[in-house]
Amino acid sequence: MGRRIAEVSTPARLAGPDEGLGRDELGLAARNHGLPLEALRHDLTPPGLHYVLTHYDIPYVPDETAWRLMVGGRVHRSLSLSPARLRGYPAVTARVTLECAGNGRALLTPRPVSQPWLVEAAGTADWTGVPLRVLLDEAGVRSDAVDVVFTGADHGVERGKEQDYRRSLPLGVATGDDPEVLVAYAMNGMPLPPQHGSPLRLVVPGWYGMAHVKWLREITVADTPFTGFQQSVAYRIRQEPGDEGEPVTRIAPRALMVPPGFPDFMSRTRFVAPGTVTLEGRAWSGRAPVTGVEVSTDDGATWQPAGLEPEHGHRWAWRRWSHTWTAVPGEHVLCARARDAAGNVQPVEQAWNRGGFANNAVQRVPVLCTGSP
Ligand SMILES: Nc1nc2c(c(=O)[nH]1)N[C@H]1C(S)=C(S)[C@@H](COP(=O)(O)O)O[C@H]1N2
Ligand SMILES: [Mo]
Repeated sequence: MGRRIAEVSTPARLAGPDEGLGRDELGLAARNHGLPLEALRHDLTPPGLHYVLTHYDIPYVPDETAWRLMVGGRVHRSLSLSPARLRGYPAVTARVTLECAGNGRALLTPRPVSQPWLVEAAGTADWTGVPLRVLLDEAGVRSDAVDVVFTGADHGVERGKEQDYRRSLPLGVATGDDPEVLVAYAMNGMPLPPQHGSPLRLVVPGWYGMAHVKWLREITVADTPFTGFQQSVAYRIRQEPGDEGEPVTRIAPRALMVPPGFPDFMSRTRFVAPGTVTLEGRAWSGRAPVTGVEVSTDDGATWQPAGLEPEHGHRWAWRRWSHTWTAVPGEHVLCARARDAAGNVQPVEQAWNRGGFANNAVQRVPVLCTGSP
């Protein structure tokens, strides 16, 4: 409180040849954005600060009363459900931390060409809707069903092929109760905003973002495994282009830190004053509950256990952690890493894959401690 940095001097800096000049005719940078890391202080990510990722344009839905969610395929009774009708079912709300499977991609070498996230593709919201299994029960899934396919209303081209955004879940996941998959119509108690899938989206707690199909218009029960682009080509962990690869599914553990101190707008240096600094952040895993967070203030050479908030009853939401650090003048690299009950722990060195998916290398936060206490 009231502490000041005695002297701040950072070199003037000119943009490099590839900085700030990128052409963006598709508007990707305007549409997709990350979580400002200071927003990790909130249990629930404030409106507008939750990350957004959409492959194509955000659909325009001027009149949601005309929207129908079709449930069909290998079912006994096809359903056609309006958002109003869905709001008539008993509502379930789940607090869920969502993370893009490509989070951390921009830190990989060589860098896979796709949305260049550093670590900021995450956010936590309360999602309200109807359990998917309630709708599938009502439709009556036929005995030969194996997969459930979800189609969004958005549309674009990927690798030269025009397509809708479409993903599937194995029947057991779609009808399971751990996690309970939701067809959601509200985010934080409000109707879904356009960028988060208005009027309806899928929420698959614990799974990476690509599974949570937005602008959901069709649910198709299938008797063969779905092999569409977003399932069999994209979102697979592979080393070589021709590999079949492993599908991307549940979220690997990650801890993120609120960068302490304050930034220099031009040089991007972050300053902290000497003395006591509270390091804090959030940790989550979609694979098993988080069991511990450790902090390093020497770029991963040594680690100390951080305090972790007790379980709060929201199994699929991040938990707060904190740690007290005594900063001394000099340069420091701060890190945090999470582990979960299944024994998964964040690596310091990330194993590379072509898409840069499901990577959860520890975050590094360089700070410069300067001035006197
Ligand atoms: N229809 C549709 N759903 C989609 C996407 C999309 O492009 N189209 N992107 C997916 C991806 S890759 C992510 S990470 C999440 C992001 O959800 P959010 O924007 O609500 O944070 O939405 C998923 N659902
Ligand atoms: Mo994503």
